[in-house]
Amino acid sequence: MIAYIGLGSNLNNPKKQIKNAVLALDAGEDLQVTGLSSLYQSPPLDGSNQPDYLNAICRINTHLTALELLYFCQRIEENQHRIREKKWGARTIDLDIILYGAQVVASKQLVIPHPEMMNRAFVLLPLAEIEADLKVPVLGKISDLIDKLNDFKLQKL
Ligand code: A4P
Ligand code: MG
Repeated sequence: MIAYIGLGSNLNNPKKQIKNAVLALDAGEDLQVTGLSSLYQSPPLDGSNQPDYLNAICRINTHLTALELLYFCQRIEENQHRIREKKWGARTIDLDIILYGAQVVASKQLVIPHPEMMNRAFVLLPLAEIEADLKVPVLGKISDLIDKLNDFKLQKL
């Protein structure tokens, strides 16, 4: 199955957090990382006084189910948080499943396509960078979704 994971970080060397998470995703037998976007910088969504985020999207190939993939991502988050938690008391990496093949999931634990993806330039632009002709289940063509975005502040690094 081909899936797309969104990575985000705004604490404790975000560039390194994202790099480490990609390495951790690719480390086991269950999953291969087959594509990675550039890094994109943007202010926090809630406009609060936090550092800017760095975001990226990676494409993976996996035989894990969507739920197994979620647990795997959460384990990576925990590993990278633990180090940080003592020092900073905040989370430094966020792994969201954006798409899992053409599958549509709506459970308590998991919603795919990611319910906020169409509103987030930091998801859509890196996704289009690695998959320009993507058709998103339910939502339609990625290029159309990008056209519909409201004003956004996003800088490709
Ligand atoms: N969950 C449901 N669907 C999914 C999915 N498709 N992928 C559930 C991953 N998780 C999914 O997530 C909370 C619960 O969502 C999980 O237990 C899972 O069962 P979390 O990552 O533990 O908590 P969170 O990150 O605080 O919440 P959430 O909703 O992921 O936050 P967001 O919406 O990702 O917002 N601004 C910029 N510029 N860039 C960012 O990346 N990110 C956030 C976090 C805010 N502002 C941002 C950015
Ligand atoms: Mg999350």
